[in-house]
Amino acid sequence: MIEKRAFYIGGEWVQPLSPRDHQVINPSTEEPCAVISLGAEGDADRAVAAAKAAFPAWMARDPAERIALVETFLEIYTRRKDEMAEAISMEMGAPIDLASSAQWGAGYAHTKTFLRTAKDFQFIRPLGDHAPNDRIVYEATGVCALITPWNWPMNQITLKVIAALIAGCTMVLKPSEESPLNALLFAEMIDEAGFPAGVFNLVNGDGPGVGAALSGHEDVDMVSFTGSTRAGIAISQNAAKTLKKVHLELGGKGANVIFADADEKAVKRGVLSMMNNSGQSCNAPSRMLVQRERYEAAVEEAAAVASAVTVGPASEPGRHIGPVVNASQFEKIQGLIETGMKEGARLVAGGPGRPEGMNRGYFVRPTVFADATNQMTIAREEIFGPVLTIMPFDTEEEAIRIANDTPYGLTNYVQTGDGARANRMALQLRSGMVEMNGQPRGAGSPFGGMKASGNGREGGVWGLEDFLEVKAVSGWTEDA
Ligand code: TXE
Repeated sequence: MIEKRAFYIGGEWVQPLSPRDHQVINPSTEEPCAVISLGAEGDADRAVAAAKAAFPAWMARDPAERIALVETFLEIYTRRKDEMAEAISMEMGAPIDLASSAQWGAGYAHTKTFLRTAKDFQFIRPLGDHAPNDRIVYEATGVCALITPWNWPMNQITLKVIAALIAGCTMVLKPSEESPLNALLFAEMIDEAGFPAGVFNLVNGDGPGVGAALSGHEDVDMVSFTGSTRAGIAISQNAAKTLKKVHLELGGKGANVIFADADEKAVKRGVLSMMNNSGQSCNAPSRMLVQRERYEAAVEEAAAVASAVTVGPASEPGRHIGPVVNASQFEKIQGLIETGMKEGARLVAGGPGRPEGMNRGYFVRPTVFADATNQMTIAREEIFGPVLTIMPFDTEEEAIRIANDTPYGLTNYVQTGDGARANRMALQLRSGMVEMNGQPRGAGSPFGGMKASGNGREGGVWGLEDFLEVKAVSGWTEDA
């Protein structure tokens, strides 16, 4: 059993002020795989004090020096890939091949993209020719609390930490208590890269403890959070007491609008994308809207594709899906599958209970509901499991109305062979991102949502700017 009770504060591994053990459960086996300690307010105070002390020197450094340290970090992150993939796989259940490709790879790609963005970023720039002595200074926001979830842990940690480091912020990371091992490994890599003491700090803990202490702390200037809409609201309320800048990346209930003229792989692509990472992605295309002419064939195909998705332990290589993260998510998903059946949606693949022959582990059957209405619970709530909901539509206007009729606004998807229609849809769908015809968004494209999906954008230049304040200066002396 791994024992990692220490926190990383002020450039050192320190013991919690009042130890409180927490077992990390391997979701494939339901057995404990590690023990960490959950911190308390005093630990958060220590970490914030270290970050506050390190801030003036770090923000004043030449950005090129900050960039050079991130480059060193990336070399270490690349060398220690296997350790990272194993930690992710063991604690949150991503099959090892997914953990070492997309899960580890997201962290690699974001770091690489931020480095490229930073090299071109003008931290001091002119306002314009009409005001030759005005300068706009992009200055680090300050001490940041970074609170992350467990579903794509390295994706979320690098989107926040690397951007904050390059911007010149100092920080306290509180990773999810469900997946602390990869974050502890990340802290080891930061330490090995040689960042100055106090620039990056890590305190483990739960939401009501360390999470609340950080988001309400008077010496924290900004909170960047990814997680549930429920916690996002609690954090915003807490942060409002000291008027912090708050960045929120919350849940989603994306529509995948498939027109009759969509390419022949559109349905299969949509189902597999929903099942990826066992459905635990905020941008999952969880509502499939299919135009009437193609509806019955699409339902049949979706059921066949989902039924062919295999489920298995995270430690085994292969392209199967793993378990969901923990018992409470498992129960939540099971409850929503039961609700879907009770509310009258047609179950065409999967269903309640574990897959046949599996008695342990939080494994969920890849499930598809057809003939749903957009008012049903399974079409409104983020299920966060391998469960797809399909419903028909007739016209473009109806598709837009259904897609937009949700509290969320993160990602929508469109599949059509008609380019003009695709573009019209992209402009009318109320979401931070629209992906069309299976084309993934490019590196450095901003990630984030509208409505109950949050605010702000992560990744690329927008993600860097999120950690910067804009300072207007007049009377600047040229060549001084
Ligand atoms: O999330 P929580 P949970 C959604 C998804 C999932 C649901 C619940 O629908 O089924 O949320 O998952 C910290 N103050 N997403 O319970 O509780 C917590 O310690 C400060 C979508 O795991 O939001 C952890 O670090 N912090 C999502 C982080 O918030 C608080 C990813 C996430 O935990 C806090 C995960 C508080 N009051 C879940 N309460 C996405 N957007 O990708 C909790 N935390």
